[in-house]
Amino acid sequence: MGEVKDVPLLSELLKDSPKNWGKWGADDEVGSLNYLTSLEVIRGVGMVRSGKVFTLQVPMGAPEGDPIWPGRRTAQRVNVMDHSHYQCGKGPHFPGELHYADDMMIMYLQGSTQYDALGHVWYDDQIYNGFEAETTTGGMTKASVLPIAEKGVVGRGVLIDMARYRLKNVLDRGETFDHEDLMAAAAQQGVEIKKHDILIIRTGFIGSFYTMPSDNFYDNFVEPGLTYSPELVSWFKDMEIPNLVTDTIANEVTIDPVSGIALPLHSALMRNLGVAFTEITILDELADDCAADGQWAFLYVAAPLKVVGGSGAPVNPVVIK
Ligand code: UVW
Repeated sequence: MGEVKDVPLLSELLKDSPKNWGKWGADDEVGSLNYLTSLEVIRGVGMVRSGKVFTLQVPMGAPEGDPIWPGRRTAQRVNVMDHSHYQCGKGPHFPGELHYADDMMIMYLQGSTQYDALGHVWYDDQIYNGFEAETTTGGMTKASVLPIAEKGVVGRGVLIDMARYRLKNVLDRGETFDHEDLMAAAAQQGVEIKKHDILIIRTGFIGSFYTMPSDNFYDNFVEPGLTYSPELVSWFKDMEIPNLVTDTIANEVTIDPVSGIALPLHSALMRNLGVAFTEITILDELADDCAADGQWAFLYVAAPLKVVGGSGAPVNPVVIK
């Protein structure tokens, strides 16, 4: 994404934007996930009614490719050992002749459904909680994904189906919405977005990847999503939202149509408020079920992989209704 003239710097756009730095101590690395206390876990568990389970990860390493931020490469799974090795006499011999299959994966840590580390993005040489950007060099030593993975994410999740609210299967490229739209959609769904809820937003965008040739998906790549405003940022702060989960690759509209800045919410929410970002989920089946049974709030459970120094890590979030 090239430099565009007359676009302000993030430091100008966000000069008065609120921060949660220091709120949970100078060493904190999990930010707004601190809102998810044991009481919030119990509140989440209290949402379970039928025992229906939904998994929100997209398939990883599909031969036809996975949805991914342009410029990254899709995950590659490589067979290292399988039946063919034994057929040609190259399989290892174990006492008792146990045979096995092995494989390995080469992937971007943001190359599937994932949690971003809070230090994944920055401006002005500081990441979340004021840690120096230098701490990202050669592997993150501060605000990596590891503390999020060690904590785990459990609470009351609420799904807002923006696509359904706008009577679409998929929001249009570049289509935006804000917190007022989220609340209007919630009211129509008959659910309330409550303080400390894990906020899950469906646009239909990731689902659309599986309905078209990938060249078409990436052509003129502009995602739909939340768009920056000071009021939206204040709403996230006041609602003490711990975690934003969407079925887009970047959790926000690609280019803010007002300022022209790319991905300003990554900085305003993740870097400054410590809101955890979960991206590239698939929400279509869950949304259809919620529309059918009218239950839009549920228990949400997730823990990314414990990648030491990772800027993010794959995850398969689980929703239980
Ligand atoms: C970028 O890093 C550009 O975005 P994401 O957080 O979606 O991986």
